[in-house]
Amino acid sequence: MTAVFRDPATERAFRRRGFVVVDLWEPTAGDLVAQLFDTSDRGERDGYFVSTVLSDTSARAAYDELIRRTFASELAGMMNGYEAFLGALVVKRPTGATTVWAHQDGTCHDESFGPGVIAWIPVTEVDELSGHMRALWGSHRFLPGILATPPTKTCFEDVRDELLDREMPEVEVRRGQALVFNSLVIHGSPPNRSGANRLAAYLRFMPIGAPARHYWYDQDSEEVLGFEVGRDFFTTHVWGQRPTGAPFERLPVVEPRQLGIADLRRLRRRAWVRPLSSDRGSA
Ligand SMILES: O=C(O)CCC(=O)C(=O)O
Repeated sequence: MTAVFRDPATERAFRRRGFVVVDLWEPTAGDLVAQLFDTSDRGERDGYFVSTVLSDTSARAAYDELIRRTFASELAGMMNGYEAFLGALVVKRPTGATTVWAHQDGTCHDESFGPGVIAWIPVTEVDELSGHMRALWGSHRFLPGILATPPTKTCFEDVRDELLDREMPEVEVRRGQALVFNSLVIHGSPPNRSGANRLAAYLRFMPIGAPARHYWYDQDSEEVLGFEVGRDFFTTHVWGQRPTGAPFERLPVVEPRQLGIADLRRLRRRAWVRPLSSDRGSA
């Protein structure tokens, strides 16, 4: 598989850990995104949400356009043949349910062309109180697969609280920096206790030329249906709804055997991922 990053050291870190932290902009680079939120927020959702779920399609489109315009070219410039296809705002209000449980992000393309790449970019300051991102570094190497939307039951469901609290170290990302991660890395974050909104930009990339796909979980038939979609699907689709047209693929959903923390540690050791405590750094 060709390298995702042009710089060999960044590529090595990305392959091994599944993430890098890159320093690309002034800390104020995301201020227009925060302003857009302040002026357009209608309080439609409480707690944690991503702008892709908003019913106001013009607000979704405005976040997509502004976030791509602000951050995409510097990030794409670091990569080999990747393009941004979705910009969204991640909101954690100071109220409501704001824990983001350990999860992997949905599959959006044929990954034989290369992994899904996500940039998570703090727009407001992120700290202990507002909730640093946490991740199970290296998990892209031992928990591969197609990730459906809405998600099917994972093999780490029974330990997801313990996983987030005890096994997933914080990664500190400042304004002006981006956490760039493989979409298969298990990530999440603790609740926002800061008393203020915690905002981050979310920008997804796929290899130029890779067929875009959406895997929809049909809970009635217990199947995951794969659809070939256009690049603009992700900015317009009502998440959770069945896409139009016929699926190109039907995958039966099999109840996964639940893994414990010891199993996950064993898998990590087998994948030759170093102990997490020794590895918190940036690219
Ligand atoms: O902002 C966060 O803490 C988590 C965001 C996230 O996990 C996601 O958008 O997939």
